Amino acid sequence: MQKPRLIYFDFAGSRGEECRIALHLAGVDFEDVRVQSRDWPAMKERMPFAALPVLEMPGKPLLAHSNAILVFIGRQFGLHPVDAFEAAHHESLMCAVEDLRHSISPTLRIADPEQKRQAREALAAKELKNWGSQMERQLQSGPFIGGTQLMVADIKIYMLVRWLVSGVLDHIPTTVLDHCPKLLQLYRAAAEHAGIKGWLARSGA
Ligand SMILES: N[C@@H](CCC(=O)N[C@@H](CS)C(=O)NCC(=O)O)C(=O)O
Repeated sequence: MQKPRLIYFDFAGSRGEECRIALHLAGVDFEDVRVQSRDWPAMKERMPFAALPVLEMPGKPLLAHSNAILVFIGRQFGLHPVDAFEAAHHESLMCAVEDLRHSISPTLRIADPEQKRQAREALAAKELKNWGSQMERQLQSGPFIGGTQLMVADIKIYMLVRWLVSGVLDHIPTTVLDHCPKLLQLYRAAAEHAGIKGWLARSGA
């Protein structure tokens, strides 16, 4: 039987990597399709919304948008709350991750170094700080959103916080979320999660 296929670019980050991690934690035997940049233009318009990740389930149409993919996996495999309100709360945090990604993305395309520095410093001083504080107020004692069990929304938050504090984004200090102890606790607990470590070891990321 054909396996589920997760289609994303060939790097271990962002929206595609969080879907790969979710599939791995769910124990799904999936085909990890890695698209090379040179092949993307020819594929783009065949994707539902001209973007990746996309999940292909046997016998189903292509499923786009990372949050929809994550919630689908989460519901199927016990990685998303059963209670409707709790699930919606997790989904609101997932939307907040997407909102912040949309704020950061334009700065990835700034070529001029000085303009990039200014944009990133402004982002770090205002938007990132505010986002961290807002997220912090949504979290309880943790370490994860709903307590001790890691869910797909935790994976998504982990991926974004990892990016923000890793130092790979020029002019975003690794201390940018130091005012958010609960958020950092979630990130560190996810980094130590056996399933996530297992995926990183398996994928060589
Ligand atoms: N809302 C979408 C956004 C998808 C998106 O912007 N994907 C980026 C990579 S993370 C992409 O496909 N970029 C290539 C392009 O737009 O041509 C999601 O959550 O999956």
